[in-house]
Amino acid sequence: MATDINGNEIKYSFGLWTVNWEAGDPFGNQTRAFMARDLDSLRKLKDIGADAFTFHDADLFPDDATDEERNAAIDALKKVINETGIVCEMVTTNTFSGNQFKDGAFTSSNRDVRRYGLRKVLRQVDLGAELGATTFVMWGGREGVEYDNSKDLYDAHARYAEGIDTVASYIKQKGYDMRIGLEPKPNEPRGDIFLPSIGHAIALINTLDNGDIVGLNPETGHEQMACLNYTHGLALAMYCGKLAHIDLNGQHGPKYDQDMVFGHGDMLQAFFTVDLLDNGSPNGGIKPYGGDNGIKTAGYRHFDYKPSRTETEAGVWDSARANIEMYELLSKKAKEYRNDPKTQELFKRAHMAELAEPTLAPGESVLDFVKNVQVSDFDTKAMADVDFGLVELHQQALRHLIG
Ligand code: GCO
Ligand code: MN
Ligand code: MN
Repeated sequence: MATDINGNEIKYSFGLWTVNWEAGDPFGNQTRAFMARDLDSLRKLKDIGADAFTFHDADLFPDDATDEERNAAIDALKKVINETGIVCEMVTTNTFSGNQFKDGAFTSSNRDVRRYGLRKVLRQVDLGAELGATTFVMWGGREGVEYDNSKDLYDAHARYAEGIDTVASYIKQKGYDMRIGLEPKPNEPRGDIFLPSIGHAIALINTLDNGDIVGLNPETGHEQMACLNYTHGLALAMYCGKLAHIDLNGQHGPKYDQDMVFGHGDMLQAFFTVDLLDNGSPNGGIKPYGGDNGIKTAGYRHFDYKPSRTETEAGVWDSARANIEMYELLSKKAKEYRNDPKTQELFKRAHMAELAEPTLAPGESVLDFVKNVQVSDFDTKAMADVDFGLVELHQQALRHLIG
């Protein structure tokens, strides 16, 4: 059982759509069609060590389900929740599979599609609240274009912001204990998706009236598809008080969304991701994930991966277990790395603590600074000779990771 630096037990969560994925791709048929909408998967997730799960409306019932069919599916889900004690920590809406969403949901130029999309999302917000979910994720997979002249790009962003703000305002008006997590992705299925990165999403959130309950749900592979550093993105989101939830998985650089097991892609970056989530930043500015970093979060280590299409049902559970095992291995090694006195020495050599000190002195105004301190006062030769020992510090991390 892994714990974070404060001794809090680390809890795992999986999307129901991950293990139940039927494993069809654009080039081949579904190799595991028998797994669709199987609620027994929740019992198995609990058995392999998951504490919680997440789901889209369409993971439970089809979009065209009658009220009776929908209610029966919800009752069946509640039965498994009651029997197993598995927690529903997050819900989300499928606004990407139905053909009505071919040109977007919140950003469709067709107003009926937008109103349908909004209504579908709000119905899922209600269901999530009923089941006790404290996070509502919005991944706008179809919110984008293939061609830059397809939409009025100003209005597309305005309608996206309106849609998110409306959902946030509804959550507040209903008094739900729930935060929104926007999930950025650069492309796939659209040629270009709006809000392609963590930074883009934070910028839009800052324009909202109800942005205080809107944060991020960054996914490892999505940032890496855009050649971005996932760990840095998490740090920025935590710094801005905006990390609501996470989607962990594995990716080998800028390709299609590979959705591999966490740590089966860029393992080195996964190590530093776990180090940040479990141990926070070395000077304590960023608290371990689940602690107080601004927006409220339940802190689940949530996996959004796909068991490879090559796998039979046995392989589905091998891969689900592998996510938890990879996290636990990396967590253990990150803790050893942090606790090693040699690491602390190397942090000193790297001037780590000095970065926590404000650059201006207490009470020093920028005008005083300019008046009293001249560029010529500095010994640039001495500064150029400062030793940081960063290669040795990195080698120290690798000794713990693979030593
Ligand atoms: C993807 C996304 C999705 C979302 C999910 C939750 O690339 O397909 O990662 O899996 O996370 O729809 O909103
Ligand atoms: Mn994804
Ligand atoms: Mn995801």
